[in-house]
Amino acid sequence: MRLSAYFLPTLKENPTEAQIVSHRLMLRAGMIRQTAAGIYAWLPLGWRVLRKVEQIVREEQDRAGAQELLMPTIQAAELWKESGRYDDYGKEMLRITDRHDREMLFGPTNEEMITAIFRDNVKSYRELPKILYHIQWKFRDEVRPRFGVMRGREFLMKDAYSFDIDPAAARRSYNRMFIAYMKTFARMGLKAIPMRADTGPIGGDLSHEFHILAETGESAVFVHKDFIEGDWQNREVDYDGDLQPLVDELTGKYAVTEEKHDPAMADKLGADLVGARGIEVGHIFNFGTKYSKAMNAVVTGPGGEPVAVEMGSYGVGVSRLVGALIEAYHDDAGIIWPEAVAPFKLGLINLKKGDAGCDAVCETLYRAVKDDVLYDDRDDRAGVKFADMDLIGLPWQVVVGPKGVAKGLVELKSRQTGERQELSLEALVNRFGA
Ligand code: 5CA
Repeated sequence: MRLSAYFLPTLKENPTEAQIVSHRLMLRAGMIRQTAAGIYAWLPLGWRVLRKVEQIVREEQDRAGAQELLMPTIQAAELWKESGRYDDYGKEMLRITDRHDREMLFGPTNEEMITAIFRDNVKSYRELPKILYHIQWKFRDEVRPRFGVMRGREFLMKDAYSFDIDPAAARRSYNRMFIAYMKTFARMGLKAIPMRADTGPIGGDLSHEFHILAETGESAVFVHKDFIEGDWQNREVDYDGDLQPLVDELTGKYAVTEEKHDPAMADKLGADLVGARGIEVGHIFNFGTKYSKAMNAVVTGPGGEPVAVEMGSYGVGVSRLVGALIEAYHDDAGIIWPEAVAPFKLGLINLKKGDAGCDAVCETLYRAVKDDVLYDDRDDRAGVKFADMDLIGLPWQVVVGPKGVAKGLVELKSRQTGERQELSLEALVNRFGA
């Protein structure tokens, strides 16, 4: 992409409405614009990151055996009356009336809809297990939307739903999602800590939240210090094997959200207990037959008897993750994208547009790298170009100036470490070429 043609409205000043660094930087880097309280348009640069994050989530869901579908954003109120949640959900639910005076709503989550789809189409235990998911916009009329995409009213969520014949099988589905979450966040360069959590309006008693520790996090959390010091790499996992030992290992130490905190643990763990703040990027639930009983999602069991299916649901805050990533990866100059989610891998700065040598080198590199390069071909001062490039945080910057070109060299800078090295054009093409 050529910056001269790209829609990238960066801001020099800090927007006053933004209280936390990720919100500030997303506005300044031209990634999002607010269109109404807690509702954002994703501009081209932000949209690229959102899609990268979404794709990692999707790949890890698929790998864990979940199947993607797409349910609508607008739902009929009847479904929610069946489960009893139409009244329970209260003011957070955006209620809509259509032209025939039918009660509709903008979905805050999809347990009811997926349960109805399942019950109408699956009749036998032989078709189980099933894990179905979609990545779709949700609406929750939050009392206090804030911090940009972190707590929006409209936000993108991945929500998966599992259906099993008995509690042991449901636990296996839960474990699959648990591990898929660890892998998903690790691939993005994030250290997510699984914590025992409350279930709120979703229900059930087995539940974990996945938190990224950050001072700006909205949740108070209590974790064993080993979690903070330890490291989870993106390990190879056999999803058909027994995942329980690995889940046990990852939940073996104390880590809870405030609601689940036992004050007695402070004495027990002493200095090993750390009170911190976390950003909840995922939340998984096993709620047994809460919805299947209420909505009659019943299959015939091995002996021909009717069995209400065991269910769980599994959410990832896809749009929130973009904010969480910036909270984890930034400095005073701007964002520092991990490569896996960067909008472009390479930023190309032409220091002397119009200079035949610089233009030629830039064009060669631009064509070689193709979709993964943002080429600053604007007629601007070098200082402006450097500042914008640091602000938008592409992992690699290539600086092409007349002095280097005369020696057949260009400069490569790592956004993360600030390290610079001089390389030949050929070496760069080999390294970054598509
Ligand atoms: N049905 C279940 C699981 S699919 C559910 O809705 N869970 S949830 O309420 O915990 O939401 C799942 C994830 O969505 C959360 O972990 C969080 O990362 C994200 N999320 C929730 N509310 C918001 C919001 N207002 N803005 C941005 N992300 C949100």
